[in-house]
Formats: sequence, C-alpha cells, structure tokens
Amino acid sequence: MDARAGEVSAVGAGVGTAAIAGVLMLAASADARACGEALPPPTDRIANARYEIVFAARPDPIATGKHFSLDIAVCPRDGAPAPTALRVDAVMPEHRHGMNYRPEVMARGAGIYRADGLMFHMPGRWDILFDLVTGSGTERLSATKRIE
Ligand SMILES: [Cu+2]
Repeated sequence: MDARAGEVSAVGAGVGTAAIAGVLMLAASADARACGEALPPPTDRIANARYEIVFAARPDPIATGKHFSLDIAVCPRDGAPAPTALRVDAVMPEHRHGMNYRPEVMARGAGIYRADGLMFHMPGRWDILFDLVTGSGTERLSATKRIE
C-alpha cells in the first residue's frame, strides 16, 4: 500500500510540474504576442534584456530617397520601467553619416509611438537607432536594414 501511494504521488508531482511548465510557456508566448500586436504585419522585432521593440515601416519596403514613417511598440521586460520618451534616428555606419532629416516622434499612448519624416537617401546598410529615455539614462536599441 505504501509503495503504491508513493507511485501515485510521484505521478501527481510529474503532472503538476508539466502543468506549471505549460502555464509558463503560455505566459511567455502571450507576452511575445502582446508586444506590438496592435501593429499590422510585417513587423520587425529587436530586444535587449530590458526592452522589446516591435516596429513597422510605412510604407514597407522602404524606398531609397522617399520619406517613410515607423509605427513602434516599446515593451519593457522583467519589470523595467516604461521609458519617458523615445528618440529615433538612423545612420549608415559604413559611411559614417546619418540622415538629412530629423524624424519627429509622437507618443500615442500604451507604449505605441509614431516616427515621421525619416528618409534613407542612399542604398546600403542603415541602422535605425531607438533611444529609450528612462529615469536612469538612455538605452539604445538598433535595427539594421539593407536598402536596395
Ligand atoms: Cu551612405
């Protein structure tokens, strides 16, 4: 009887662990969907330990020499504070220059931003820079785009 009771509780523990693991996986995928889910695809996603950024170019694909906008979702991770502001810029690191225009960023609430007035004036590698202003400084995430 004792051995049997032991078996039963061992099985019970196994099921419990599997159920908890399943809940954690569901929570993780729900969070991943939640960031930027308001943005129609296609979207790009970048992240560091503290922040996840999902963004979409309008229009997509980005054309050389044409103004474009970015719809951006900023999602703090692991208890990081929501940024107080977002700055957006872009550079060509291989050519050591930036854009000829300064984009304007509007906060739309709930971690959603719109950056207007970007232009990649030549083809090649561009890095889009997202500077998150937080209480403890500025945190930069960047995303590389190759423009034909
Ligand atoms: Cu260049």
